[in-house]
Amino acid sequence: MSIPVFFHPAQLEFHPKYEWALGNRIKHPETTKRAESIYRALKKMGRDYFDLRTPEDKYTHAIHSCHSPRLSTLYHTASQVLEGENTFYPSVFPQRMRGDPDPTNIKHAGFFCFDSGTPLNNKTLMAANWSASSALAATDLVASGKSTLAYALSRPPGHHASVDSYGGYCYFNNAACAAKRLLKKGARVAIIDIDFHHGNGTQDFFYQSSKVFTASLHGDPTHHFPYFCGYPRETGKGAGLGMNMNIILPDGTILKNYLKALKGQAIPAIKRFCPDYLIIAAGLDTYKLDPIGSFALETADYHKIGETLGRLPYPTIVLQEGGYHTGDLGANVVSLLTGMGMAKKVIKARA
Ligand code: OKP
Ligand code: ZN
Repeated sequence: MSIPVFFHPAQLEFHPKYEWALGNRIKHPETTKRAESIYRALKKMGRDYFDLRTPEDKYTHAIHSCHSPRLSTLYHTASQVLEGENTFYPSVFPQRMRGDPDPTNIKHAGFFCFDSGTPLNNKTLMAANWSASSALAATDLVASGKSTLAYALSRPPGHHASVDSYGGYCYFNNAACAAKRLLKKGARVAIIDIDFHHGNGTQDFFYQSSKVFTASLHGDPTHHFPYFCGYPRETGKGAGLGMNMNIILPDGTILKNYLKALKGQAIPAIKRFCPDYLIIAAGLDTYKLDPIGSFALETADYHKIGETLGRLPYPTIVLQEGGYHTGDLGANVVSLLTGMGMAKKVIKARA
């Protein structure tokens, strides 16, 4: 046995060039090197560990209908009107004068976009489609019962995108698409987001749902993206009250304290919820050398986190989110996934 991995090479055709960070134009951190680093590291481990596959071309409808239809229309517009290397950054974000957006007009992108780091070009839609397709292929495989664990190298990431909005390098919410696919089968789903940033999009999607429990461990939004949410007081609403958990950890967090929050808060809540499936939104920007995140986890720590989550008795889908130290990202993903795979006995215990 080995861990099934889903990835499509077209995910590499999208090249965001820069982002605006507090007024400065910086090189975009969400590069294709990230995916290449992961893919290379998984491949190097060999067939006993990872079974590299490509998703089928059949998920577009499911992905687009997971969101409001005008979101995919907007990305389609971008693929039609933007030529070559041209990239669109909205210049108007009509927060309090929300009129009637026309998603066939690229100038209206600011209605849907919530930050200055998430550009559109003519390859965005294709790459985001394949990223979410990888997530859905992993989900289908786990739902079929053929594997208790699968991983999607979902790049671009997804956890900041919501039903009708995009941002934080995310266009479609891969975890939400995966969860909705399982909900259709009548399942209860838990999503744990271990990216350094709060998974605001995923939280939004299921904020009022009693069928999806969401938990996110992240850096303090007072000082870190996405700034406006991710606080412990956000616990869900209506039927979803008590079904969302936000855990803030301080800058410099090391494994001991990370595991304390995981084992002391997030995991007990997941167990109480009793899900049929677990989705892990796996960002590795919690790494000590990450250029964006401010935690201090080390490569070997991910193995422990993987074991801890892998010991939970639920069929599990792991989706890639952030992680921007391209040099060590592949090794960190291998560390996490082998920890999980060994705990689930999908791969042999020996790294
Ligand atoms: C996406 B994911 C850094 C600016 C940060 C947005 C961060 C998006 C993170 N200079 N801009 O990894 O959660
Ligand atoms: Zn992140």
